[in-house]
Amino acid sequence: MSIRRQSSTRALFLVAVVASALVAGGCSSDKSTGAAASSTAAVASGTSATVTTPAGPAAVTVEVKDMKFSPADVTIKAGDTVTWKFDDSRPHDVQGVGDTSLGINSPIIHKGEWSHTFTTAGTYRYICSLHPDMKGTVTVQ
Ligand SMILES: [Cu+2]
Repeated sequence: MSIRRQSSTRALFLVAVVASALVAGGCSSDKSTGAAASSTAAVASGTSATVTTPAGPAAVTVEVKDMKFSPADVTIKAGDTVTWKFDDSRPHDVQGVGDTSLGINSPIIHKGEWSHTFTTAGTYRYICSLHPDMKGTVTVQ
């Protein structure tokens, strides 16, 4: 008698496990539907971003060579990045001159690159602090 009662209890337990598994299955399929919906939304917003990015930020390169910046004067748009490419027999740097150019300070570089992104319109003057005759300007529109 007691054995039979035990087995029927076990059967009930199994039914409960299967039922909960089905509920869990239904639950997870709901979740995946939700994920699919949100990824569709992400794709849609990505598409609209692509449409509005034809004029992305530009990159301008200034060569630091033969004791000069070339081109010495560059004009960019706000948000653009200027990269100075150092390739000379002597090391140089890029150091801002005047209030508007505060924060433009590269390390002294012999060979390599240094970049600065200009976010605010204005005229930024700079020199090489080791050779103050080396001058340049970045005009940000
Ligand atoms: Cu220099």
